[in-house]
Amino acid sequence: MTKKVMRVAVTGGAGQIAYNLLFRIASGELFGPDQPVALHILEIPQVEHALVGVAMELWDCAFTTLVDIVHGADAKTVFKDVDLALLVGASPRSKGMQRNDLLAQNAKVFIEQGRALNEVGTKDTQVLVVGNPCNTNCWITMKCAPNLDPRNFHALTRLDQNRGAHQLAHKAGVSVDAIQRMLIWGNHSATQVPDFLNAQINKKPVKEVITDHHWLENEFFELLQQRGAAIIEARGRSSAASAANAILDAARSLKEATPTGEWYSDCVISDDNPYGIEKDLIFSFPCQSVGDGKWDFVHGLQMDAFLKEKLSITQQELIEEREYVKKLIKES
Ligand code: NAX
Repeated sequence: MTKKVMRVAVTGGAGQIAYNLLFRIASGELFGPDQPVALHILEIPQVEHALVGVAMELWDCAFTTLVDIVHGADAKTVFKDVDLALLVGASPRSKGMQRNDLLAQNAKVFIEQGRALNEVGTKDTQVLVVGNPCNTNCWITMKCAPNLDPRNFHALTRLDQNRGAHQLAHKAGVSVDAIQRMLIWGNHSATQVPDFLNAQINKKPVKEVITDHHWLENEFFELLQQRGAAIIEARGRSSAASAANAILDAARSLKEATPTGEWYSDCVISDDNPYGIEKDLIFSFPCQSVGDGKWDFVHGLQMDAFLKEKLSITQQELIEEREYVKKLIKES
């Protein structure tokens, strides 16, 4: 393999999503069989020792595409020269914790990691934030890494998109590949907005195929907004394999040009968006990739009163989160 090594950072390397993600990246699944990959894995010092075991297992797979593993608890060392940073690790929400407590706790993590990326990343480093609350954590990271292009920052709503595609297919009694243009707007939270107005089933508007509009406006919405909680309830732990799968989908969408007429959901900087969403938010939009990390908003989607109302709720939540963390960045 003569190609330049692709360096991918994964934080939270001893956690459950990383355990589902690292092996798939190392195997060549993301970048192809002729692309050498190096993994840069970050953890907190208390569990850093576990990374030794993760690295041993990665080597024991004898993946031909895996050429190097860097691991540790120092963000500046681990992030040095990475092409793609998957920021998965975050402090979990503990019992009784309010959303603002979680924001404050994780703000510290993402301020530090943003500053580290600013110092040792490259100007082309792509950053995908998964650790929750991922939109605002992504906003913090972006603000703390002004040397990187703001358009290189992304947060994950791809899992919500995939969940939505499955639910529509199930309801319509079709296979999931019949679902096109499934889209999530806004925040990856309980205010997220699954868009059934612009999605299609076998190229027809969803509302023509699923005539139970009450289900679309109520059960479908709630199913998606509460899916993460339902998985915790059923499994006793949050989504891991499906989250890792969505991270790979999101990274692949960035790398490869999106086929004409299709789009995917990605939380990106809202500046210059064509839908009137306030600027300077990390907001989930319909996006099309032109490849190699370059992307555009999809223009001209339909809006109705229902969608507009839901968008304003999720936008307001993101504005409040942003205002709350602004002062934390200033004080740090
Ligand atoms: P785990 O608790 O299994 O693992 C998280 C790991 O991150 C732990 O090993 C912890 O030590 C590490 N960590 C904490 N602070 C760190 C820091 N400063 N630097 C490096 N590592 C650090 O959680 P897991 O199930 O892997 O989930 C990780 C994050 O993904 C959580 O915040 C979770 O809420 C979020 N999710 C986001 C999703 C999305 O669609 N955006 C879906 C899945 C998931 O819920």
